[in-house]
Amino acid sequence: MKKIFSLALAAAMSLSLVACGGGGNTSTPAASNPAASNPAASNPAVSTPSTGDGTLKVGFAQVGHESDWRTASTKSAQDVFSAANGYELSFVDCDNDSAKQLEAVRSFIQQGMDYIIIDPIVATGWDTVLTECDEAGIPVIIIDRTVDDSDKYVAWVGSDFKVEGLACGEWLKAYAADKGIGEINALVIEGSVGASATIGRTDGFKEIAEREGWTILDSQSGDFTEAGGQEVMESFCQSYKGQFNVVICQNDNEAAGAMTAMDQAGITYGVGGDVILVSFDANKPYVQMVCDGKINANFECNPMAAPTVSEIIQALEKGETPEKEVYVSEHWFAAEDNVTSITVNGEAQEVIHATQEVVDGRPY
Ligand code: GYE
Repeated sequence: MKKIFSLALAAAMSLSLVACGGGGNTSTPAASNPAASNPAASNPAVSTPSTGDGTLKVGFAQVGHESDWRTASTKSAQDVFSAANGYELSFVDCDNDSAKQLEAVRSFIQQGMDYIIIDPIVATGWDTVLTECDEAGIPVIIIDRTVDDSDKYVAWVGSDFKVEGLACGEWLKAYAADKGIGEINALVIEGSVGASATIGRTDGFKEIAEREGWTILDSQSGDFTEAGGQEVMESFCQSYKGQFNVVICQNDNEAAGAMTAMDQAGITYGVGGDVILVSFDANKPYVQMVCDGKINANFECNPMAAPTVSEIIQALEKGETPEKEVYVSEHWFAAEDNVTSITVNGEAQEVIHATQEVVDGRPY
């Protein structure tokens, strides 16, 4: 069962005609601007535990600290699972190390946590430890990335990464058609190997690329970091100079690294550049870069799972059964307004023209 949480209500912003530096023409504003507001993000105060007499002990095994997205996710959890909200949070930064993450979960079991939250670094290798949590009677809530080899968790809250990849492909198709670009020669900087976010974004984009007959010249992991993105792009610039017209970065930090590498190689990107640059995550500074025309399009991944996780915990405290899968809302942003809508999996989806007012309204 899917439940889409629509957090988007900023109708007042919808008629913005304010454009940024390089962001194309401004003649047709997006019909609405759902991205400008995220109540869950701006109001981390959540209801306090309604049953029981004590604080709820929550252990959170976080992926690491590799990206701006991750920083926003960690902050959201720390804001929501605060003492003021009736929680005692044990936070472990697993530094992108799967062994460390399994160890963290086992130590949460030993400490007798009331709830365990996991953002799984990789999608597989989970059934044994989740069985241990189950046997200890500790409900597990998965956030963000998925666990693909076990269903021994109470709920998952996150994004549909394949839809993000498909949206990227559909936008590129429409954009290229509008600009009269007949041939796509793409380079992909993937996220961390084995992460469901990487797998979904890669599969989604590849599906459209294959359907459209595009060439993916190369696809390498930049590990979701700026340094990784720069390193991969430096090698791409050497190997494929003059051969590519699209660079897809699977997160914003990789896009920052790729921009540095392209600057150094004398390759221009963004609106009016040699290369169409696309990113995922859409953290606020990078939506600003879309607005400024440096990134052509950015596909949001919403890092604010924690308020929903708290609602799930409160439901469990009341003896209710929460939804097993909860999808957070996401939006697509573009520097120009030539593509205002795309169809993904048969569903029409808005592409938001990233005006300055859109950027200013972003919660993270
Ligand atoms: O895109 C990236 C982060 O799992 C969706 O992890 C997340 C990804 C996000 O490092 O920036």
